[in-house]
Amino acid sequence: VSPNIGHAASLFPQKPKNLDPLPVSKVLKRRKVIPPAKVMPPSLVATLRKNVGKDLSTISMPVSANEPISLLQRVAEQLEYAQILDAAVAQKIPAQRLLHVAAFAISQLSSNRCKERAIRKPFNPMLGETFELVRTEKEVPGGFRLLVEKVSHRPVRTACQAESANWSFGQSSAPTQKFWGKSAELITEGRIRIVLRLPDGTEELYSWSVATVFLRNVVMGEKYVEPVGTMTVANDSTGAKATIEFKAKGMFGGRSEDVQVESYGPDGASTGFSLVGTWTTSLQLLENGKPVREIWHVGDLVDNAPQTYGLTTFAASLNEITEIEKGKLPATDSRLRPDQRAAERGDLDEAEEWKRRLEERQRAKRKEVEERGEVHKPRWFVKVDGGDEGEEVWKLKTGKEGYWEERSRGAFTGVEDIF
Ligand code: PIF
Repeated sequence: VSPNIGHAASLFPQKPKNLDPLPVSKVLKRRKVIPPAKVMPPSLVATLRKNVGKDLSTISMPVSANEPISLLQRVAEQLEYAQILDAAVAQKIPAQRLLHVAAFAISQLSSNRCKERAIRKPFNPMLGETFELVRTEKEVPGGFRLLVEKVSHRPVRTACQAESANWSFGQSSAPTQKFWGKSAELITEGRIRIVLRLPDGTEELYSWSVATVFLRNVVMGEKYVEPVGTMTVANDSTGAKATIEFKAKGMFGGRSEDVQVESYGPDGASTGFSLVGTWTTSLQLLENGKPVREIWHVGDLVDNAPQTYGLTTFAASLNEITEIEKGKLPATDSRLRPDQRAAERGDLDEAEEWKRRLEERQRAKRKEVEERGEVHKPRWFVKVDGGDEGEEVWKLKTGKEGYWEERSRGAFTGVEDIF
């Protein structure tokens, strides 16, 4: 069996030597709330009109355009349903493992289900900004740890690696937008790669490209986002595949939520197993068209979601400094970013002033680096050869200078002062 060309094993995250700081024996109580938004975001059309022909990512937007979450935390939100990966590892039937991975891929889009999420954007992280997340075994079987770093400013690119005893997750992603009159296309460049570590000691590699989502009604009417087209989850170890189709509604049908997933073995023949459901609520596993069981169900939104940016309770917990992070974070962690903090409290003027200052410092630093003829070197990730397709892939550094290694020694080195 030939694995997919271009999805070489070397592009997948490596198995870590240990999972420090896991296991965490404490029972954590995370917050599930966030202060309500104080102002409405500026109109996107007005912003577009004012900046005709410009690349929006190069203009500074007011803080009121942001939700109090950074793009790094948005990347971390993709792991809200990491337990599906743990469930995947426990499946004996290969097609069922594949469909669990497909369900995980779909669950990643569900944070977009609340329409309020479509009217703001995340904070654009500073270059070198990081975000760590440690989920304990009380929260997810076995727990997991995750690190994201902004590795490039123009174009914006983040590198992420997460791992548990059962699996690893890697993605180097770059978001871009295209405007098409009434809608905008939000494209996420950067394949997701998963390694499952099976009970028999073997590893299975899976990868897919994140579906494109459309923001509808940019000009007028209720804004919402919906994934479109298809997404193919590949088992790169065997050549098996799951095809995920986001069903379009008719001309006046409103948001489409239905998903249909088919699975094919290494020989390309249908396995008889499939998934049906929606990307907003739940997914059922079917065998020969008959329901077997539910394998994903969506979690909660913050109470009063329309007033609180449409956030999930998972997202609302991400800015909190819990016992796990207290005294452990590097100075670059998003939780310590002053403008985002002020915005979360509702102190918009203070947030605006901080944002302006941070951006100016960042410009000054960039100029210095350029004048020295250097380029920014990310602290925790290294670029690997992207293979035939020339993909830009970053992997977490390992060894003494690795993030988790330095974190457990209690001393981060080479961390820049960016806030
Ligand atoms: C600033 O970011 P903003 C600008 O990049 C500015 O150019 C830069 O100055 P410099 C500042 O340092 C930045 O802080 C603009 C841009 C940022 C993102 C990426 O926060 C995430 O002021 C976008 O914002 C994800 O925003 C969108 O890019 C997913 O934050 C929904 O690109 C945009 C706006 C995109 C709006 C899309 C709306 C939905 C279609 O001088 O250093 O360059």
